[in-house]
Amino acid sequence: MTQATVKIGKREITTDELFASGHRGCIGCGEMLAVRLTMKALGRDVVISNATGCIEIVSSPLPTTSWEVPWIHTLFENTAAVASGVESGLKVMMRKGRIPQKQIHSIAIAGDGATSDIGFQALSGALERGHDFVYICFDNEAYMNTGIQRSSSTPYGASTTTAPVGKKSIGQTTQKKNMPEIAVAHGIPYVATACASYPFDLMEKVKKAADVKGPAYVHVFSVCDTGWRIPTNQSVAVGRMAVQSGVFPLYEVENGKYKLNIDPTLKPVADYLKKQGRFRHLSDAEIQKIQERVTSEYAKLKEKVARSQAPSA
Ligand SMILES: Cc1ncc(C[n+]2csc(CCOP(=O)(O)OP(=O)(O)O)c2C)c(N)n1
Repeated sequence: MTQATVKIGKREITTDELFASGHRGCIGCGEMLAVRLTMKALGRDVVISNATGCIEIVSSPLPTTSWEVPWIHTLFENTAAVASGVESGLKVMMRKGRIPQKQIHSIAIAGDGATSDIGFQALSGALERGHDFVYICFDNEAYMNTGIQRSSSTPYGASTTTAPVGKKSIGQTTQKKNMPEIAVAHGIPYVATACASYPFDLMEKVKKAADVKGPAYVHVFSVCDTGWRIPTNQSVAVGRMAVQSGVFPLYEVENGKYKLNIDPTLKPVADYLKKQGRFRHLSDAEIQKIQERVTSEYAKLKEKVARSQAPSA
């Protein structure tokens, strides 16, 4: 089948839409844009294992589906286990000649709650076992589909329905769990962060993750207009601000070596926070605290990048 492409600058991108329109994602959802780009990067030779969460709910209201590729709905708990089984099963079926030999990627897709909370154990196991699969976490920083409940990926100071702001609370009181670093700690060949506000960077990383032999983990920052309390036309801009302020750096780790893909002169975190209703209540002192943490975390990341570039002793 010949594939139509469109040229954007120097890049060529497929016009194939494997995540079809007509789904029930919120207006302006950053996550749906990220999924659409992800599917463009992956192509048709995939089996998607998709955890419960926004993506699954909005894309599969019976009797319709937005998925133009084989797709399995999984539970929170077992997404990485199902993707492991798919990978192993395909391998066996090809060995036994039941299906033709060709590369078919096993892809797990899940939200931040499914990844960093409930499905964490299965994910860690699958990474440790070394399955040749890609795990993509679409991180909208809360359990959004069931009503904006906090997850371990919700950042400090955000107001959610289960970490609400009030007289005695500033909202979420814990720091965002660093899932990309946890993935790196498993010693897998490829880990990357991405955001739909940088579409080509995202697509290149997803493609690289699929081509890598062994487990790959991609953590996609997915702006949620509804949960973050921003206007519906702002998700791309807010994603950019997260990257430009250092709140969500875009980097990749190939065989333990860190590389920053965008290294901006950092903008104030306050600009990013003030765009969003979920941070509306924060005092200047709290914003300063968040700024200090972002600055120090970014410095740590840059140190790792510098160490990766230094000639090994
Ligand atoms: C074991 C279990 N607990 C709770 C639920 C209810 N539930 C369905 S989706 C969801 C939130 C998912 O959050 P996340 O993984 O971050 O994805 P998002 O909806 O934000 O995309 C919850 C709590 C469930 N399906 N299974």
